[in-house]
Amino acid sequence: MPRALIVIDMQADFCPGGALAVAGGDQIVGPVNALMAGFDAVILTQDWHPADHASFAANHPGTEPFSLTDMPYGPQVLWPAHCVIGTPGADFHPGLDLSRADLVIRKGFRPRIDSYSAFFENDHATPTGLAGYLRERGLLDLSFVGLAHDFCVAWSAIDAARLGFSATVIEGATRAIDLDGSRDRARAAMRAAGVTLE
Ligand code: VGL
Ligand code: ZN
Repeated sequence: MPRALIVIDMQADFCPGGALAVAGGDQIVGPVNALMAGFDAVILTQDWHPADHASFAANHPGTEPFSLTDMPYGPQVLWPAHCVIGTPGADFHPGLDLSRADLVIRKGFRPRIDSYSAFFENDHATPTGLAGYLRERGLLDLSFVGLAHDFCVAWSAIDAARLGFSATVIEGATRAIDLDGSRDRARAAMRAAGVTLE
């Protein structure tokens, strides 16, 4: 079965020095590049937010980054402004090998709704189109790497499993934000959804 490597959000803002830096995020660039050769296709996701995005604490006066708010689609963490469209922070890490990327899929560009998963907006209903792309190419065996383990990687892998793809997370090529135990919760949720952690 053809296999795709889905590289989640390997962007400057999620690496040390970035606006929403994940500890050790830059350490996985080499391992991610090395994995690419073993797959039939490589897909990159790119977090891509307008400056007025509803997931930014700065757009909710009186709130602090990393606090929780309620959105029409459920609870939402408020983040520092990050991956703003067209800014250097939204660029891929300069060390990431882009030569193997067949597709770059952007997510989070709708101002009123966040998008952690590569497959659906955070309402779990609005598709990004990625599932159709993968199915049309027969890419049904998916491995996930990148940032952040406990948010965009986990939500993507869980959605993939629910959609009927074979889904594996290569944990050594991920790093977690780990907000109030979110890493352990993400691991349990992935296992419950049938995602293989390796
Ligand atoms: C992510 C928080 C906000 C991620 C993206 O890539 O895990 N986390 N936007
Ligand atoms: Zn984001």
